[in-house]
Amino acid sequence: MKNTHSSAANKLGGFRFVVLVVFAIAVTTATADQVRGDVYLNEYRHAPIGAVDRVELYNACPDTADIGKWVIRAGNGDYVIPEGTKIPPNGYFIVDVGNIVLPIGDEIELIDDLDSFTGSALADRVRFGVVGGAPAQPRGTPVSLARTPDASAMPPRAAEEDELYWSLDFNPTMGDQNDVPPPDLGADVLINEFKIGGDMDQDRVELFNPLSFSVDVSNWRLTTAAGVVSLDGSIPPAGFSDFDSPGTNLDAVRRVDLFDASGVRIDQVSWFGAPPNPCFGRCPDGEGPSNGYDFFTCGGGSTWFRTICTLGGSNMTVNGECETSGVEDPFEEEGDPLIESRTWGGIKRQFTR
Ligand SMILES: [Ca+2]
Ligand SMILES: [Ca+2]
Ligand SMILES: [Ca+2]
Repeated sequence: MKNTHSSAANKLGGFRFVVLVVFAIAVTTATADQVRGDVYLNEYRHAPIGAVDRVELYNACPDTADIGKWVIRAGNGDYVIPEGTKIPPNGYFIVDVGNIVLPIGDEIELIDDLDSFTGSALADRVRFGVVGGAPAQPRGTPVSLARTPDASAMPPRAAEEDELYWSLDFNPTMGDQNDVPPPDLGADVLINEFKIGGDMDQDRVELFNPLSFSVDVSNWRLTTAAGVVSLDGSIPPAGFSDFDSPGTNLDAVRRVDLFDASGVRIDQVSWFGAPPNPCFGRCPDGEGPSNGYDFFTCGGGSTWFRTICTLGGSNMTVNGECETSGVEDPFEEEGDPLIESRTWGGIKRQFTR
């Protein structure tokens, strides 16, 4: 963040004075942490027309924030905010950053230009899709990735818990306060299994209802980086239902998120980093994390497996065993060329040919 002293320095013109003023600003910025961190990433959307990534920032400062020369960085490159760009106190600001965000997962960073002097340039960041806990924004839809609660309500500090502070908004608020409800991960109904249709077949997703009463899933949604599917019908008590999942492109996106009818995100699963298989499932049914973003963080090899497909029914045999027979353990063969890189660099390479 800059202040108005820099223009005063230019008028006086003395080189030594400029150096001193710049140094003074850097020191001031480094010590005033509450000032440095008060501009936030608040919402993100990829606009298909022109393939423009749009990022909403929020200035939580009581003063105007000069964000000229700040950088928004993602896997496909940097966008430098033009000099003279300012956000009014408690204001929202949309930046068109070009096509720099990778679709199935990425880290978007907001970098303060002056803080780069201090080595603590990162003002804010979000990790989504197969890179972090926040969900991937479905491209080609009018849906945004939004901070919840809005940065004006309670600026979150826990950078590692993206899954708790970000969700998808099916009616975006670009330029205004976010209104998307916070996630409630692991609440009752879960994504229990899915089948990757690929080119030949329909994607399918199985939900499990662990409750003792039927759950109406009308207007619930499944989302991926490729699309949104609205659900209909109900799931019987302690039962399973499977749903067609057209347009979600599971083969490419490697992650699914589940939303209830009020837009609360209640589960997420990913198989990024696992060898290919038609079906993946929880075992025992409904067990394992609801905050993972790749095969490992979803309980891969522990409660989350490549499975024999059992869509619409339990993932376990009548003996209570997991239906993984015939699917080799992905961790048995070290150096299996089918095992993909699960690193951020690996994802970047997939999209920067
Ligand atoms: Ca909304
Ligand atoms: Ca907003
Ligand atoms: Ca099943």
